[in-house]
Amino acid sequence: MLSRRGFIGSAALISASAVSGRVQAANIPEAPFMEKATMQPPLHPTSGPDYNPVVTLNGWTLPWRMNGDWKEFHLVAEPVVREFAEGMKAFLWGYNGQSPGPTIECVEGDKVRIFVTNRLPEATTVHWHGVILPSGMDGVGGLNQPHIPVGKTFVYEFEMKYSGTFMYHPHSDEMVQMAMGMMGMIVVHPRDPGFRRVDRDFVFIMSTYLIDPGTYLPKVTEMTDFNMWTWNSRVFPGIDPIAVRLGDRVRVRIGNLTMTNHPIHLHGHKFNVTCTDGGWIPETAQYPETTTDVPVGAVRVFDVLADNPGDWAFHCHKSHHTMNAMGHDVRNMIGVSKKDLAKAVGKLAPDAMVMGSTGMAMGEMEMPMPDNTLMMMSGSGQFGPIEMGGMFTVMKIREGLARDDYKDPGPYKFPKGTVAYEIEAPNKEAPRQTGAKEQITKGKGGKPMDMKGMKGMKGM
Ligand SMILES: [Cu+2]
Repeated sequence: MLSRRGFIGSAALISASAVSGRVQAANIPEAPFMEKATMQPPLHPTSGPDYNPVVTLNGWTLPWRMNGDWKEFHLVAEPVVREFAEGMKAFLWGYNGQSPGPTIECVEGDKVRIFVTNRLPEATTVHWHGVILPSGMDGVGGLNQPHIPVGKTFVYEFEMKYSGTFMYHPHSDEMVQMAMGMMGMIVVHPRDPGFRRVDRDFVFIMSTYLIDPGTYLPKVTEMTDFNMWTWNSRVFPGIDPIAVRLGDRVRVRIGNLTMTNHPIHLHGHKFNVTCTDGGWIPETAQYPETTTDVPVGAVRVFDVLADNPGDWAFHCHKSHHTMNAMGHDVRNMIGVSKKDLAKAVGKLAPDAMVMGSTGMAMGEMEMPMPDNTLMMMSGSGQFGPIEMGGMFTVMKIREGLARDDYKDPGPYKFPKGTVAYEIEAPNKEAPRQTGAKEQITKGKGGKPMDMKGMKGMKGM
């Protein structure tokens, strides 16, 4: 972690001067900056109530200082370069060197003072989504406060009355600033360290971008047809795996500031949604799920007992959201004879390549790509290509990880005899439906059904 004016510790105590009344310029805490898009270790509390700190996927927690009984943070809104995955960078706007901004972490009852410095080329504000606070601190430019002019610093002061999971983002030229990546998460721990305590606590925010292949800048007026579906402005295989010790109680906190909902699915387990940006859900109102839909402008938090060792896919269930940079205006070529089509296309465009006549899996196919462009499907596992992108990662549940060990534990060592396997089997029967064979061999139906292939189907 870097500071442009030197490093400050995570909770360095300074003298308790200037704790009442308005703060003076000399008392602005230095702003820490992050250069890397890799997961930083959790910041354990060094004063105040104990809590289990969160870990931000491909991110970090904003260091703070105590000033009397105020917890002071310094956010700097500025242009950043964010790597989405190896091979692609985006020109975004964010906070303190990255997009999304760092996670702001504190404790129920904390008095927080958040300095916001504007180094963008236009005015901004920060709205604290879900936090119950006085109206003048709510951050809607023009409504609750003047917009923060370029080069100026504003101060927000309020009490974190309730524990929970919240978000922050601008409320000033909002469409542009959110489309450029300005957002972050807020985690407020309960004052009682025993309240719904978990062993591992992860957090990330979802954002989307339209960045044409070969370019760096998002198109900020796009409403629906995005091509970069990100968790913390990262796409698979650039998203950190979630390393978990077998038997841990795990919490995952997910914010959504995209323009659509995301049904988030975890394999191998069932979980309960325990918290939203409105607060904790009573235990009597929880129910088991394996997928939870995270609506736009909302937070969903689930708790899961990691009792099933292995490598478990964890992803958005909209299949277009687990792709990178895909074109959506492509015809379905499944069943079309490649040879005939290549001949016809070749007359019109001699360099064209015919693809997709048996599906679109491309894991083992290399194609020339424009600069700064990712494969549509990517990543590989111990058995071959994973053929995913976008909002996808892996929860890796292993025995005996150390308490603060969040490193990628590598591929799962499957116990002998526990992996799906191939057997010798004759595969001579014709497809069982009229036209199905023709769909595969000729790309069109219409021939009468061949009854010879129907043997062995009595009783169905
Ligand atoms: Cu999605």
